[in-house]
Amino acid sequence: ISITMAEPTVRMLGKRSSRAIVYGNTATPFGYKRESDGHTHSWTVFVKPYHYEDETRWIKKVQFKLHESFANATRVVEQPPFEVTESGWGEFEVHIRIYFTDPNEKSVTAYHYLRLYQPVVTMPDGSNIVSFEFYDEIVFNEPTRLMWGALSAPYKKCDRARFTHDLRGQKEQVLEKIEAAKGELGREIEDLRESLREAHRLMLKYSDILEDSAPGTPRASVSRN
Ligand code: V91
Repeated sequence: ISITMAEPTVRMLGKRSSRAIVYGNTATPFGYKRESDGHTHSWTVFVKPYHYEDETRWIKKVQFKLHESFANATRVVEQPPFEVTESGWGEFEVHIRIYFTDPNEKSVTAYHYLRLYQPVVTMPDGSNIVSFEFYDEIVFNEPTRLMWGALSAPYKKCDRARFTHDLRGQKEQVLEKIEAAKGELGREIEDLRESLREAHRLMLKYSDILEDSAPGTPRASVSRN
């Protein structure tokens, strides 16, 4: 009888590492409605690293959960490319669950609403396809020693032409929106401050009126700064 002691999971305390990913779908219309099943589009849902890298160092497998009306709705892809190509007639939410090479790291799930009609993008070869993709980052807080090793492998810079969307441009747009929202909030806060000051002036006014009409009557104190 051989007894194997389970090795305790060693975590890298105080360490953090992250990986950039892109997930989404592409779709192309058949151009007609297929008689046999009513399908109108073929599509591919995917997750891939944003940078050029061997993602198998840290991604073990990806589970794509399609609408339950699909045959074998749960599809597991064990090797890159982590994608599922199917056909259908409508849009629905796909659950993309990423499992890591160290099973002690909890899997993460991205929810992607599969799009068949919009947005249409023009590919370098001039063809038009529907493509809907998102940039995201997976953050590993205090990863296991195994995971830390896998994540410390270098990766090359991204060739943005790999993606149909200008993800960097999107980032700029999001930052601009955040700045605009900050300004707007600042103005709203200033408005509220002014309302408070006005309410305070009223309080002082009525406090004085009360003092004049009923001198010496105890009242809640009103600060006069
Ligand atoms: C939608 C299932 C091909 C409804 C309104 C879809 C599944 C779920 C969908 C699909 C919603 C599979 C089938 C019979 C034949 C807006 N397929 N949900 N083939 N979006 O495309 O479309 S679409 S079931």
